[in-house]
Amino acid sequence: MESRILSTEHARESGVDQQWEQTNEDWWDWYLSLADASDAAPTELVEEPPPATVPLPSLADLAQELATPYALTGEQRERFAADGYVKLPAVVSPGALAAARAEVERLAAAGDGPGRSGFLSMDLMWQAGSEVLRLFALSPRLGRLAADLLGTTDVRLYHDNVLSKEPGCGRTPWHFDAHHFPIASTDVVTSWLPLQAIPEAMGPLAFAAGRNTWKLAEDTDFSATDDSYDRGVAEAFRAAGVRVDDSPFALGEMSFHHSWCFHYARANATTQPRMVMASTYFADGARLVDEPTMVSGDWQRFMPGAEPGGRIDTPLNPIVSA
Ligand SMILES: O=C(O)CCC(=O)C(=O)O
Repeated sequence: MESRILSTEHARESGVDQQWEQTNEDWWDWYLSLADASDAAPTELVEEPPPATVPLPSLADLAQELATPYALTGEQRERFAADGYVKLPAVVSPGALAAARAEVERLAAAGDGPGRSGFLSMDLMWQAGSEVLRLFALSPRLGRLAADLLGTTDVRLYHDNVLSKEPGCGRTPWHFDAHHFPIASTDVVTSWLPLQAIPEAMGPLAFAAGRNTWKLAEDTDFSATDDSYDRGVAEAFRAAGVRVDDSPFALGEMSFHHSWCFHYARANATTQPRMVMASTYFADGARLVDEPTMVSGDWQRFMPGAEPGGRIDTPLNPIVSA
């Protein structure tokens, strides 16, 4: 599965063969700067009401909900295997989502706020002292879904990530996560759980359907300095007639995308932040790649002490599928 975008030689050519030295926010600012400039950030925002107020569950009820298995159908498994992603309805209740959102808002207010681009990224939330967010990050309901979709016995958490695209924040460029994650395995999946419904104008995560669709973008050179990669990938998909699923997310719906599934998101053109909890899982037994690069961002914080080429089993990467 060696791809030009992942090769060490190409990392050198495109100037990404260094470690990322700045913050995670800086990483997102840099990354969003690579988005197609012609798909400009909106100047007029669509009025969107805040999520409805609902009663919050007790911690015990939340723990129970997030530990209860989700009944994945054969069709949903097949869709993930064929398309590289799947959207699942009603995985998390409105009350549980509201509890997570309240915690995210509390912790965000105490932090530094989003970077220049309006993209707020907060990771390792289960280490931030919030029991609610710890229950989400370590949720067996979500971890089991990740393992079952990958068809593996157990998965470990790579990292959890709160992603808040503030009103007016621009486009997330086309990419696939295997490009970022320094994990030497094809059994890697990311869950993307919106903390409110995501209508079209808010920029739902959009997926290029097809397990092997990434091959169409293989010859598109990655650029660390301009939007040519985002535009080139979009053009390759258009030319090949790839189906792109940019459908809205209902409240409680979430997606899982394989690390080779290309995805992007339009700008958030609404008056509300687009809040999401994204967690990445990998099959137990996977190893750290030999040469992580700057595209891998802040990976040392997510796997402290993991050695290039070594099996990943740090205390921050627990098995979560039990
Ligand atoms: O939320 C976004 O706009 C991008 C998120 C993403 O690429 C991911 O979670 O893999």
